[in-house]
Amino acid sequence: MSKSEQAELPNLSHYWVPFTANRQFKAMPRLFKAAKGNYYTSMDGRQILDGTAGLWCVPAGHGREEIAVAVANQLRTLDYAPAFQSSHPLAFEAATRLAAYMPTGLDRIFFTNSGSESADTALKIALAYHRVAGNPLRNKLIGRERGYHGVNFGGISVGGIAGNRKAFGNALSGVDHIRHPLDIEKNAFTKGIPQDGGIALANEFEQRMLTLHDPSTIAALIVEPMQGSAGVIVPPAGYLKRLREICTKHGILLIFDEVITGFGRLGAKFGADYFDVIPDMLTCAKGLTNGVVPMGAVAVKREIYDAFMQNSAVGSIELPHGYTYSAIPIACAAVIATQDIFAAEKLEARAAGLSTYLESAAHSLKGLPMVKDIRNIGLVAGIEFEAKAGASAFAVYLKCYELGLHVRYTGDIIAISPPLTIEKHEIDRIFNTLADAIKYVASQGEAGLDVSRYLKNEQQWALHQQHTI
Ligand code: PXG
Repeated sequence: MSKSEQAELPNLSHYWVPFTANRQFKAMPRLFKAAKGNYYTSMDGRQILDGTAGLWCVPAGHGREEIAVAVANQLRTLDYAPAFQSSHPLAFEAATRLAAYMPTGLDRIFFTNSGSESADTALKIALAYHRVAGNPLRNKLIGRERGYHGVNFGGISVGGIAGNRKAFGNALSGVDHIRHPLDIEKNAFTKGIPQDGGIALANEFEQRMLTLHDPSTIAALIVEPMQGSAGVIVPPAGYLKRLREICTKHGILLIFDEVITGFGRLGAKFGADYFDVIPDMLTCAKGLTNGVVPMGAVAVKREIYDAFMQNSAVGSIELPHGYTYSAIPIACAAVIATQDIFAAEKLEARAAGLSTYLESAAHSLKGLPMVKDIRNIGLVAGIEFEAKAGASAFAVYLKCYELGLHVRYTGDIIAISPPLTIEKHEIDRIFNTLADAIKYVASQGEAGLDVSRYLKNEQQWALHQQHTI
Protein backbone atom coordinates (compact mmCIF):
# COMPACT_ATOMS: atom_id res chain seq x y z
CA MET A 1 0.00 0.00 0.00
CA SER A 2 1.43 3.39 -0.94
CA LYS A 3 1.99 6.22 1.56
CA SER A 4 -0.74 8.37 -0.02
CA GLU A 5 -3.30 5.58 0.36
CA GLN A 6 -2.35 5.13 4.01
CA ALA A 7 -2.91 8.83 4.57
CA GLU A 8 -6.58 8.40 3.71
CA LEU A 9 -7.26 6.17 6.68
CA PRO A 10 -9.78 7.44 9.22
CA ASN A 11 -9.43 7.14 12.95
CA LEU A 12 -11.14 3.83 13.72
CA SER A 13 -11.58 4.35 17.46
CA HIS A 14 -14.87 6.15 17.79
CA TYR A 15 -17.31 4.40 15.52
CA TRP A 16 -19.00 1.39 17.13
CA VAL A 17 -19.54 -0.84 14.10
CA PRO A 18 -22.92 -2.65 14.15
CA PHE A 19 -23.25 -6.44 14.12
CA THR A 20 -19.48 -6.67 13.90
CA ALA A 21 -16.65 -8.03 16.03
CA ASN A 22 -15.21 -4.55 16.57
CA ARG A 23 -11.80 -5.50 17.95
CA GLN A 24 -11.20 -7.95 15.14
CA PHE A 25 -12.57 -5.58 12.50
CA LYS A 26 -10.41 -2.70 13.65
CA ALA A 27 -7.35 -4.92 13.42
CA MET A 28 -8.15 -5.67 9.75
CA PRO A 29 -10.71 -3.08 8.58
CA ARG A 30 -12.52 -3.57 5.31
CA LEU A 31 -13.52 -0.15 4.07
CA PHE A 32 -15.08 0.82 0.75
CA LYS A 33 -14.48 4.26 -0.68
CA ALA A 34 -16.58 4.16 -3.82
CA ALA A 35 -19.08 2.05 -5.72
CA LYS A 36 -20.35 1.92 -9.29
CA GLY A 37 -22.50 -0.66 -11.01
CA ASN A 38 -21.77 -4.08 -9.57
CA TYR A 39 -18.43 -3.13 -8.00
CA TYR A 40 -17.05 -1.50 -4.91
CA THR A 41 -13.67 0.18 -4.72
CA SER A 42 -11.83 -0.71 -1.55
CA MET A 43 -9.71 1.80 0.35
CA ASP A 44 -6.57 0.37 -1.23
CA GLY A 45 -8.01 0.92 -4.69
CA ARG A 46 -9.09 -2.61 -5.57
CA GLN A 47 -12.29 -3.40 -7.48
CA ILE A 48 -14.44 -5.73 -5.36
CA LEU A 49 -17.35 -7.48 -7.08
CA ASP A 50 -20.49 -6.99 -5.01
CA GLY A 51 -21.90 -10.47 -4.51
CA THR A 52 -24.47 -9.25 -1.99
CA ALA A 53 -25.97 -6.02 -3.37
CA GLY A 54 -24.62 -4.21 -0.32
CA LEU A 55 -26.64 -5.83 2.45
CA TRP A 56 -29.28 -7.13 0.00
CA CYS A 57 -30.34 -3.51 -0.55
CA VAL A 58 -28.95 -2.30 -3.90
CA PRO A 59 -30.96 -4.22 -6.50
CA ALA A 60 -30.44 -1.67 -9.30
CA GLY A 61 -26.66 -1.56 -8.84
CA HIS A 62 -24.52 1.16 -7.33
CA GLY A 63 -24.16 4.82 -8.16
CA ARG A 64 -27.39 5.23 -10.13
CA GLU A 65 -27.28 8.73 -11.55
CA GLU A 66 -31.11 8.99 -11.82
CA ILE A 67 -31.46 8.49 -8.07
CA ALA A 68 -28.56 10.78 -7.21
CA VAL A 69 -30.08 13.60 -9.28
CA ALA A 70 -33.58 13.11 -7.85
CA VAL A 71 -32.29 13.13 -4.27
CA ALA A 72 -30.00 16.12 -4.81
CA ASN A 73 -32.77 18.14 -6.47
CA GLN A 74 -35.20 17.28 -3.72
CA LEU A 75 -32.72 18.30 -1.05
CA ARG A 76 -32.46 21.73 -2.67
CA THR A 77 -36.23 22.10 -3.16
CA LEU A 78 -37.75 20.85 0.08
CA ASP A 79 -35.30 19.38 2.55
CA TYR A 80 -37.74 18.53 5.29
CA ALA A 81 -41.45 18.86 5.99
CA PRO A 82 -42.95 18.04 9.39
CA ALA A 83 -44.23 14.49 9.25
CA PHE A 84 -47.05 14.82 11.77
CA GLN A 85 -50.18 16.95 11.11
CA SER A 86 -48.63 18.16 7.85
CA SER A 87 -46.88 16.56 4.91
CA HIS A 88 -45.67 17.22 1.36
CA PRO A 89 -46.84 16.08 -2.09
CA LEU A 90 -44.00 13.66 -2.76
CA ALA A 91 -45.03 11.53 0.24
CA PHE A 92 -48.40 10.90 -1.44
CA GLU A 93 -46.78 10.36 -4.83
CA ALA A 94 -44.31 7.84 -3.42
CA ALA A 95 -47.14 6.01 -1.61
CA THR A 96 -49.21 5.94 -4.82
CA ARG A 97 -46.28 4.50 -6.79
CA LEU A 98 -45.57 1.92 -4.13
CA ALA A 99 -49.25 0.97 -3.81
CA ALA A 100 -49.33 0.32 -7.56
CA TYR A 101 -46.24 -1.91 -7.25
CA MET A 102 -47.71 -3.93 -4.37
CA PRO A 103 -49.77 -7.11 -4.73
CA THR A 104 -53.48 -6.46 -5.29
CA GLY A 105 -55.28 -4.95 -2.34
CA LEU A 106 -52.23 -3.90 -0.34
CA ASP A 107 -52.63 -0.26 -1.25
CA ARG A 108 -52.42 1.71 1.98
CA ILE A 109 -48.85 2.63 2.82
CA PHE A 110 -47.24 3.57 6.12
CA PHE A 111 -43.66 4.84 5.77
CA THR A 112 -40.87 4.04 8.25
CA ASN A 113 -37.09 4.40 8.09
CA SER A 114 -35.90 0.80 8.12
CA GLY A 115 -36.88 -2.83 7.99
CA SER A 116 -36.80 -3.04 11.79
CA GLU A 117 -39.22 -0.16 12.11
CA SER A 118 -41.42 -1.71 9.43
CA ALA A 119 -41.64 -4.96 11.40
CA ASP A 120 -42.50 -3.20 14.65
CA THR A 121 -44.97 -0.94 12.85
CA ALA A 122 -46.75 -3.92 11.27
CA LEU A 123 -47.00 -5.68 14.65
CA LYS A 124 -48.43 -2.55 16.24
CA ILE A 125 -50.94 -2.10 13.41
CA ALA A 126 -52.02 -5.74 13.86
CA LEU A 127 -52.66 -5.28 17.58
CA ALA A 128 -54.38 -1.93 17.12
CA TYR A 129 -56.47 -3.27 14.24
CA HIS A 130 -58.02 -6.03 16.31
CA ARG A 131 -58.72 -3.53 19.07
CA VAL A 132 -60.36 -1.05 16.73
CA ALA A 133 -62.30 -3.87 15.06
CA GLY A 134 -63.73 -4.92 18.42
CA ASN A 135 -61.45 -7.89 19.18
CA PRO A 136 -59.04 -6.57 21.81
CA LEU A 137 -58.37 -10.08 23.14
CA ARG A 138 -56.56 -10.98 19.96
CA ASN A 139 -53.22 -9.82 21.26
CA LYS A 140 -50.67 -12.57 20.73
CA LEU A 141 -48.05 -12.46 18.04
CA ILE A 142 -46.55 -15.48 16.33
CA GLY A 143 -43.18 -15.54 14.60
CA ARG A 144 -40.97 -18.34 13.36
CA GLU A 145 -37.77 -20.01 14.45
CA ARG A 146 -34.78 -18.48 12.66
CA GLY A 147 -36.94 -15.57 11.55
CA TYR A 148 -35.28 -12.14 11.30
CA HIS A 149 -37.46 -9.08 11.64
CA GLY A 150 -34.85 -6.53 12.54
CA VAL A 151 -33.45 -5.54 15.86
CA ASN A 152 -36.13 -3.54 17.66
CA PHE A 153 -37.98 -5.11 20.56
CA GLY A 154 -40.99 -6.25 18.55
CA GLY A 155 -38.77 -7.66 15.83
CA ILE A 156 -36.50 -9.63 18.16
CA SER A 157 -39.54 -10.92 20.05
CA VAL A 158 -41.14 -12.50 16.99
CA GLY A 159 -37.71 -13.18 15.49
CA GLY A 160 -36.18 -16.55 16.13
CA ILE A 161 -32.41 -16.13 16.18
CA ALA A 162 -31.07 -16.83 19.66
CA GLY A 163 -27.92 -14.75 19.20
CA ASN A 164 -29.99 -11.64 18.49
CA ARG A 165 -32.19 -12.16 21.56
CA LYS A 166 -30.12 -13.55 24.39
CA ALA A 167 -28.50 -10.30 25.54
CA PHE A 168 -31.68 -8.26 25.69
CA GLY A 169 -33.92 -9.63 28.38
CA ASN A 170 -37.45 -10.87 27.85
CA ALA A 171 -38.65 -8.46 25.18
CA LEU A 172 -42.39 -8.75 24.40
CA SER A 173 -44.60 -11.21 26.20
CA GLY A 174 -47.47 -13.01 24.46
CA VAL A 175 -45.28 -14.23 21.63
CA ASP A 176 -44.80 -17.74 20.28
CA HIS A 177 -43.02 -19.29 17.34
CA ILE A 178 -43.66 -21.88 14.67
CA ARG A 179 -40.98 -24.20 13.33
CA HIS A 180 -38.65 -23.15 10.52
CA PRO A 181 -38.89 -25.18 7.33
CA LEU A 182 -35.22 -26.08 6.82
CA ASP A 183 -34.68 -29.84 6.70
CA ILE A 184 -31.17 -30.50 5.44
CA GLU A 185 -31.34 -34.23 6.11
CA LYS A 186 -34.19 -34.57 3.66
CA ASN A 187 -33.58 -31.70 1.29
CA ALA A 188 -29.82 -31.09 1.05
CA PHE A 189 -28.74 -29.68 -2.33
CA THR A 190 -32.32 -29.12 -3.50
CA LYS A 191 -32.40 -26.80 -6.50
CA GLY A 192 -35.03 -24.16 -5.83
CA ILE A 193 -38.12 -25.07 -3.83
CA PRO A 194 -38.10 -28.32 -1.82
CA GLN A 195 -41.10 -30.38 -2.92
CA ASP A 196 -41.99 -32.31 0.23
CA GLY A 197 -43.30 -31.59 3.67
CA GLY A 198 -44.72 -28.09 3.18
CA ILE A 199 -48.36 -28.79 3.94
CA ALA A 200 -47.63 -30.94 7.00
CA LEU A 201 -45.34 -28.26 8.40
CA ALA A 202 -47.94 -25.54 7.91
CA ASN A 203 -50.60 -27.75 9.47
CA GLU A 204 -48.38 -28.05 12.52
CA PHE A 205 -48.89 -24.29 13.03
CA GLU A 206 -52.62 -24.85 13.32
CA GLN A 207 -52.22 -27.83 15.65
CA ARG A 208 -49.81 -26.01 17.95
CA MET A 209 -51.97 -22.94 18.03
CA LEU A 210 -55.07 -24.93 18.91
CA THR A 211 -53.17 -26.81 21.62
CA LEU A 212 -51.32 -23.90 23.15
CA HIS A 213 -53.31 -20.71 22.70
CA ASP A 214 -56.71 -20.93 21.06
CA PRO A 215 -56.61 -19.16 17.71
CA SER A 216 -59.07 -16.48 18.84
CA THR A 217 -56.28 -14.96 20.97
CA ILE A 218 -53.83 -14.56 18.11
CA ALA A 219 -53.43 -11.23 16.34
CA ALA A 220 -50.89 -12.02 13.64
CA LEU A 221 -48.36 -14.40 12.19
CA ILE A 222 -45.24 -12.81 10.72
CA VAL A 223 -42.91 -14.68 8.37
CA GLU A 224 -40.35 -13.94 5.71
CA PRO A 225 -41.42 -15.69 2.48
CA MET A 226 -37.79 -16.79 2.18
CA GLN A 227 -35.74 -16.55 5.35
CA GLY A 228 -32.69 -14.49 4.43
CA SER A 229 -30.59 -13.61 7.43
CA ALA A 230 -30.77 -17.03 9.00
CA GLY A 231 -29.18 -18.50 5.93
CA VAL A 232 -31.40 -18.65 2.84
CA ILE A 233 -34.21 -20.95 3.93
CA VAL A 234 -36.52 -21.66 1.00
CA PRO A 235 -40.09 -22.62 1.91
CA PRO A 236 -41.28 -26.02 0.69
CA ALA A 237 -44.00 -26.23 -1.94
CA GLY A 238 -47.48 -25.36 -0.70
CA TYR A 239 -46.31 -24.19 2.72
CA LEU A 240 -47.03 -20.47 2.45
CA LYS A 241 -50.38 -21.07 0.73
CA ARG A 242 -51.41 -23.33 3.58
CA LEU A 243 -50.28 -20.78 6.19
CA ARG A 244 -52.49 -18.28 4.37
CA GLU A 245 -55.49 -20.63 4.52
CA ILE A 246 -55.02 -21.30 8.23
CA CYS A 247 -54.70 -17.59 9.05
CA THR A 248 -57.83 -16.77 7.05
CA LYS A 249 -59.76 -19.59 8.68
CA HIS A 250 -58.93 -18.31 12.17
CA GLY A 251 -59.08 -14.55 11.58
CA ILE A 252 -55.33 -14.13 12.10
CA LEU A 253 -53.50 -11.46 10.12
CA LEU A 254 -50.68 -12.77 7.96
CA ILE A 255 -47.69 -10.44 7.67
CA PHE A 256 -45.00 -11.05 5.09
CA ASP A 257 -41.67 -9.46 5.96
CA GLU A 258 -40.32 -8.76 2.50
CA VAL A 259 -37.36 -6.61 3.48
CA ILE A 260 -35.10 -9.05 1.64
CA THR A 261 -37.51 -10.74 -0.78
CA GLY A 262 -39.01 -7.49 -2.06
CA PHE A 263 -38.05 -5.61 -5.22
CA GLY A 264 -37.21 -8.41 -7.58
CA ARG A 265 -34.93 -10.56 -5.45
CA LEU A 266 -36.86 -13.76 -6.19
CA GLY A 267 -37.53 -12.84 -9.82
CA ALA A 268 -40.93 -11.27 -9.09
CA LYS A 269 -41.86 -7.96 -7.51
CA PHE A 270 -42.37 -9.56 -4.10
CA GLY A 271 -42.31 -13.00 -2.54
CA ALA A 272 -46.09 -12.64 -2.38
CA ASP A 273 -46.17 -12.48 -6.19
CA TYR A 274 -43.62 -15.25 -6.57
CA PHE A 275 -45.53 -17.65 -4.31
CA ASP A 276 -48.95 -16.30 -5.31
CA VAL A 277 -49.95 -15.76 -1.69
CA ILE A 278 -51.28 -12.39 -0.61
CA PRO A 279 -50.66 -11.41 3.01
CA ASP A 280 -52.70 -8.87 4.98
CA MET A 281 -49.66 -6.68 5.50
CA LEU A 282 -46.32 -6.58 3.73
CA THR A 283 -43.21 -4.92 5.12
CA CYS A 284 -40.32 -3.73 3.01
CA ALA A 285 -37.22 -1.50 3.13
CA LYS A 286 -33.76 -1.89 1.53
CA GLY A 287 -34.50 -1.99 -2.24
CA LEU A 288 -37.33 0.50 -1.77
CA THR A 289 -34.79 3.31 -2.28
CA ASN A 290 -32.09 1.11 -3.84
CA GLY A 291 -30.43 1.32 -0.44
CA VAL A 292 -29.38 4.94 -0.75
CA VAL A 293 -31.70 6.64 1.74
CA PRO A 294 -32.96 4.81 4.83
CA MET A 295 -36.63 4.03 4.32
CA GLY A 296 -39.09 1.27 5.02
CA ALA A 297 -42.78 0.80 4.43
CA VAL A 298 -45.71 -1.27 5.58
CA ALA A 299 -48.33 -1.95 2.91
CA VAL A 300 -51.68 -2.67 4.47
CA LYS A 301 -54.85 -4.16 3.02
CA ARG A 302 -57.42 -1.52 2.42
CA GLU A 303 -59.94 -3.19 4.78
CA ILE A 304 -57.48 -2.82 7.64
CA TYR A 305 -56.94 0.87 6.97
CA ASP A 306 -60.69 1.34 6.55
CA ALA A 307 -61.36 -0.30 9.92
CA PHE A 308 -59.26 2.41 11.57
CA MET A 309 -61.00 5.15 9.60
CA GLN A 310 -64.50 3.86 10.25
CA ASN A 311 -64.22 2.82 13.87
CA SER A 312 -62.16 5.62 15.44
CA ALA A 313 -63.79 8.73 16.81
CA VAL A 314 -63.92 11.58 14.27
CA GLY A 315 -60.99 13.92 14.83
CA SER A 316 -58.99 11.34 16.78
CA ILE A 317 -55.59 10.15 15.65
CA GLU A 318 -56.48 6.71 14.31
CA LEU A 319 -52.98 5.28 14.77
CA PRO A 320 -50.76 6.99 17.36
CA HIS A 321 -47.54 5.92 15.67
CA GLY A 322 -44.97 7.44 13.31
CA TYR A 323 -41.45 8.79 13.01
CA THR A 324 -39.92 12.23 12.55
CA TYR A 325 -38.48 10.96 9.30
CA SER A 326 -41.52 9.04 8.00
CA ALA A 327 -41.70 9.90 4.30
CA ILE A 328 -38.82 12.38 4.44
CA PRO A 329 -38.69 14.11 1.03
CA ILE A 330 -35.31 12.74 -0.13
CA ALA A 331 -36.44 9.18 0.60
CA CYS A 332 -39.64 9.73 -1.37
CA ALA A 333 -37.61 11.10 -4.26
CA ALA A 334 -35.41 8.00 -4.10
CA VAL A 335 -38.47 5.69 -4.07
CA ILE A 336 -39.88 7.30 -7.21
CA ALA A 337 -36.53 7.27 -9.03
CA THR A 338 -35.99 3.62 -8.03
CA GLN A 339 -39.48 2.67 -9.20
CA ASP A 340 -38.73 4.39 -12.53
CA ILE A 341 -35.57 2.29 -12.92
CA PHE A 342 -37.43 -0.94 -12.12
CA ALA A 343 -40.12 -0.08 -14.66
CA ALA A 344 -37.65 0.89 -17.39
CA GLU A 345 -35.23 -1.99 -16.87
CA LYS A 346 -37.70 -4.68 -15.81
CA LEU A 347 -35.29 -5.83 -13.15
CA GLU A 348 -37.66 -8.47 -11.75
CA ALA A 349 -37.79 -10.18 -15.14
CA ARG A 350 -34.04 -9.81 -15.47
CA ALA A 351 -33.59 -11.58 -12.12
CA ALA A 352 -36.02 -14.32 -13.14
CA GLY A 353 -34.10 -14.82 -16.39
CA LEU A 354 -30.79 -15.21 -14.56
CA SER A 355 -32.03 -17.43 -11.76
CA THR A 356 -31.38 -20.82 -13.38
CA TYR A 357 -27.92 -19.62 -14.43
CA LEU A 358 -27.18 -18.67 -10.84
CA GLU A 359 -28.68 -21.97 -9.67
CA SER A 360 -26.31 -24.02 -11.85
CA ALA A 361 -23.32 -21.91 -10.85
CA ALA A 362 -24.17 -22.23 -7.16
CA HIS A 363 -24.71 -25.98 -7.30
CA SER A 364 -21.37 -26.42 -9.09
CA LEU A 365 -19.86 -26.02 -5.61
CA LYS A 366 -21.41 -29.33 -4.52
CA GLY A 367 -18.68 -31.79 -3.62
CA LEU A 368 -16.19 -29.19 -2.45
CA PRO A 369 -14.75 -29.78 1.01
CA MET A 370 -16.76 -28.45 3.99
CA VAL A 371 -19.89 -27.86 1.85
CA LYS A 372 -22.92 -29.41 3.55
CA ASP A 373 -25.81 -27.88 1.62
CA ILE A 374 -26.55 -25.46 -1.21
CA ARG A 375 -29.90 -23.69 -1.47
CA ASN A 376 -31.17 -21.22 -4.04
CA ILE A 377 -34.16 -19.26 -5.21
CA GLY A 378 -34.39 -16.31 -7.59
CA LEU A 379 -31.11 -14.41 -7.41
CA VAL A 380 -30.17 -15.82 -4.01
CA ALA A 381 -27.92 -18.70 -3.07
CA GLY A 382 -26.86 -20.02 0.32
CA ILE A 383 -23.88 -22.30 0.84
CA GLU A 384 -23.88 -23.99 4.21
CA PHE A 385 -20.70 -25.46 5.65
CA GLU A 386 -20.21 -28.23 8.19
CA ALA A 387 -20.94 -26.68 11.59
CA LYS A 388 -17.95 -24.73 12.93
CA ALA A 389 -19.64 -21.90 14.81
CA GLY A 390 -19.24 -19.71 11.74
CA ALA A 391 -15.43 -20.04 11.59
CA SER A 392 -15.23 -21.63 8.13
CA ALA A 393 -17.78 -19.25 6.61
CA PHE A 394 -15.95 -16.26 8.09
CA ALA A 395 -12.60 -17.47 6.73
CA VAL A 396 -14.17 -18.03 3.29
CA TYR A 397 -15.64 -14.52 3.42
CA LEU A 398 -12.22 -13.02 4.25
CA LYS A 399 -10.52 -15.04 1.52
CA CYS A 400 -13.14 -13.92 -1.01
CA TYR A 401 -12.54 -10.31 -0.03
CA GLU A 402 -8.84 -10.83 -0.57
CA LEU A 403 -9.66 -12.24 -4.00
CA GLY A 404 -11.86 -9.26 -4.92
CA LEU A 405 -15.35 -10.53 -4.11
CA HIS A 406 -17.75 -9.39 -1.41
CA VAL A 407 -19.98 -12.12 0.03
CA ARG A 408 -22.05 -12.26 3.20
CA TYR A 409 -21.47 -14.74 5.98
CA THR A 410 -24.01 -15.56 8.65
CA GLY A 411 -23.38 -18.45 11.01
CA ASP A 412 -22.01 -21.34 8.95
CA ILE A 413 -23.53 -19.99 5.77
CA ILE A 414 -22.32 -17.83 2.91
CA ALA A 415 -25.14 -15.95 1.22
CA ILE A 416 -24.97 -14.63 -2.33
CA SER A 417 -27.48 -12.01 -3.49
CA PRO A 418 -25.93 -9.85 -6.22
CA PRO A 419 -27.47 -6.70 -7.68
CA LEU A 420 -30.16 -7.64 -10.21
CA THR A 421 -27.96 -5.90 -12.78
CA ILE A 422 -25.36 -8.67 -12.48
CA GLU A 423 -24.01 -10.18 -15.73
CA LYS A 424 -23.52 -13.89 -16.41
CA HIS A 425 -19.73 -13.58 -16.50
CA GLU A 426 -19.90 -11.90 -13.10
CA ILE A 427 -22.01 -14.77 -11.74
CA ASP A 428 -19.28 -17.10 -13.02
CA ARG A 429 -16.71 -15.00 -11.26
CA ILE A 430 -18.64 -15.05 -7.99
CA PHE A 431 -18.81 -18.83 -7.84
CA ASN A 432 -15.33 -19.46 -9.26
CA THR A 433 -13.90 -17.16 -6.61
CA LEU A 434 -15.99 -18.81 -3.93
CA ALA A 435 -14.74 -22.22 -5.05
CA ASP A 436 -11.13 -21.01 -4.87
CA ALA A 437 -11.72 -19.54 -1.42
CA ILE A 438 -13.39 -22.71 -0.10
CA LYS A 439 -10.61 -24.90 -1.48
CA TYR A 440 -7.99 -22.63 0.03
CA VAL A 441 -9.55 -22.50 3.50
CA ALA A 442 -10.17 -26.26 3.54
CA SER A 443 -6.62 -27.02 2.35
CA GLN A 444 -5.16 -25.18 5.34
CA GLY A 445 -6.96 -27.29 7.94
CA GLU A 446 -7.35 -25.60 11.34
CA ALA A 447 -4.84 -22.92 10.32
CA GLY A 448 -7.28 -21.86 7.59
CA LEU A 449 -9.64 -20.64 10.30
CA ASP A 450 -7.03 -18.30 11.79
CA VAL A 451 -8.16 -14.84 10.69
CA SER A 452 -4.73 -13.30 11.14
CA ARG A 453 -3.58 -14.98 7.93
CA TYR A 454 -6.00 -12.98 5.75
CA LEU A 455 -5.90 -9.42 4.43
CA LYS A 456 -2.32 -8.60 5.33
CA ASN A 457 -2.68 -5.20 3.65
CA GLU A 458 -5.54 -4.25 5.91
CA GLN A 459 -3.68 -5.46 8.96
CA GLN A 460 -0.67 -3.28 8.14
CA TRP A 461 -3.03 -0.43 7.54
CA ALA A 462 -4.68 -0.90 10.95
CA LEU A 463 -1.29 -1.05 12.62
CA HIS A 464 -0.35 2.20 10.94
CA GLN A 465 -3.59 3.77 12.11
CA GLN A 466 -2.96 2.72 15.72
CA HIS A 467 0.30 4.64 15.62
CA THR A 468 -1.40 7.77 14.40
CA ILE A 469 -4.25 8.27 16.92
N1 PXG B 1 -36.68 -7.90 8.19
C1 PXG B 1 -35.95 -8.68 7.41
C2 PXG B 1 -36.57 -9.87 6.76
C3 PXG B 1 -34.61 -8.37 7.19
O1 PXG B 1 -33.87 -9.17 6.41
C4 PXG B 1 -34.88 -6.46 8.62
C5 PXG B 1 -36.19 -6.80 8.79
C6 PXG B 1 -34.36 -5.26 9.31
O2 PXG B 1 -34.08 -4.24 8.42
P1 PXG B 1 -33.15 -3.01 8.89
O3 PXG B 1 -33.33 -2.04 7.74
O4 PXG B 1 -33.69 -2.48 10.14
O5 PXG B 1 -31.76 -3.52 9.04
C7 PXG B 1 -34.06 -7.24 7.79
C8 PXG B 1 -32.63 -6.84 7.61
C9 PXG B 1 -27.81 -10.27 6.19
C10 PXG B 1 -28.46 -9.00 6.65
O6 PXG B 1 -26.92 -10.23 5.38
C11 PXG B 1 -29.82 -8.93 6.62
C12 PXG B 1 -30.46 -7.79 7.08
C13 PXG B 1 -29.73 -6.73 7.52
C14 PXG B 1 -28.34 -6.79 7.53
C15 PXG B 1 -27.70 -7.95 7.08
O7 PXG B 1 -28.22 -11.34 6.64
N2 PXG B 1 -31.80 -7.80 7.03
